[in-house]
Amino acid sequence: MPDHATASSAPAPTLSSKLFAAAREVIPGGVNSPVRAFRNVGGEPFFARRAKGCRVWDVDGRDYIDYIGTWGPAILGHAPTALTNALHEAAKDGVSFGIPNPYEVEMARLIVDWVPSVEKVRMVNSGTEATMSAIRLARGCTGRDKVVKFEGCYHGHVDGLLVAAGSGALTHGRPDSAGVPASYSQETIVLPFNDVAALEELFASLGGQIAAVILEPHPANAGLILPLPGYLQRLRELTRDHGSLLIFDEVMTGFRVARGGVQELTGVIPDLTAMGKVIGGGLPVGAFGGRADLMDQLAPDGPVYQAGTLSGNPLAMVAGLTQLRELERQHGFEVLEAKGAHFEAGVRKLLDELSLGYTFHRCGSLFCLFFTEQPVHNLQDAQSADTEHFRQFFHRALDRGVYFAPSPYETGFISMAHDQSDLDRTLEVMAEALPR
Ligand code: KE4
Repeated sequence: MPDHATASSAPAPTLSSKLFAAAREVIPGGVNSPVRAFRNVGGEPFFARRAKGCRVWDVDGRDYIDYIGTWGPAILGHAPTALTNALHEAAKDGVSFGIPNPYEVEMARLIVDWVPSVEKVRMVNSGTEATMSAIRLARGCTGRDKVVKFEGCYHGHVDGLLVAAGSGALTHGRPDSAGVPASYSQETIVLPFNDVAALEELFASLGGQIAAVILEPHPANAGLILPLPGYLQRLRELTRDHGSLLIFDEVMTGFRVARGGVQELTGVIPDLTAMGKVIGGGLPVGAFGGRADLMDQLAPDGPVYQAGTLSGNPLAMVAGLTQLRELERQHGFEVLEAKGAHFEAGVRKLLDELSLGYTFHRCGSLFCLFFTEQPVHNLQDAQSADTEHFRQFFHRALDRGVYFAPSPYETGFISMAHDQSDLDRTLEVMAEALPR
């Protein structure tokens, strides 16, 4: 076993543990986002010192092959030279203007060009802002209040959508957050994913009251769940038939599973799309876009208000533009598919050798190993996974220098910087870390 003692196994107090103790005195839970706290796997988080390529180094000098990639943005790998150089140059001309700048136009044109549903787009600063704004726009355009979401889908910490939410809400067993008034969440209808009958029953009874349906078209916050054949198509038909808007939350899948996200892969075109992560290159960026007739209802032209001090920030635009252009120049989507396929073949071979019938899902460079032998088509299936086996697997892998998401309800990310030796090393570690 390589010398990769980590925060989860090192006996002496490490610098990470000292930092975590200090952090807990002044930051709630010691973290600025709950999923980072290792609550679902036990132990304490390590603190990052730096990251480059597919690796992160903690403050105690240990390094890990990283499958989180700052939760998706680092699709080229960490600190790609082209991106850091472009940021360095752009910063000399100013960090923020609060005035329209040319980079915003370039970014908007690129998104309109890449994403099938997007005729106009508005930049924001997080995925949460993107989904929150898309919901408000849908309600403003339809004059209706009810919104449909799906169990396990996570759309950021928007009040009305923190109902049966995934990701950190699920990790911490609080899919319905305190602090959200019943009057907010009562306009939110929650259905199980992949259940056409439930969809048809709902629209038959309430179709005329539904402003929008929002979903992750490939839910990736309850592990990675894939739509059954025809499901997205049927959802598109029902929303269109009842005058409800279809919103794809592609914050995770956009610019990752394909140039145009899931909507390009499936040909199912939503009315609005929420985006984020990859388009910021690691800087705080979100976006929402869609049909021009809808987007034109936004202030200053229309009655739906939405705003942001740092929206379209020039450095964030430069980082995102550089990353996306590099991704295209390197034929990233084809390369990531090949990396993902290589990794998947290795995982399936490993599971066979260990006689583990675990369910493994992958779409391009997104993957998830569910510690359950049953098929996974919705949140309930995902929750049948053995969380204790996952916890042991997580720490054994971490101790051997591989960092997977510290929760069974997250998805793994392969980047352009994960080369075959990194993937093969990961498979070796998984062979030692999986339960016997
Ligand atoms: P942010 O507000 O965290 O930028 O984006 C919210 C969001 C919206 N939609 C989808 C599909 C998302 O996956 C997310 C955020 N993803 C999580 C990871 N599963 C962020 C990690 C965290 O909360 O720290």
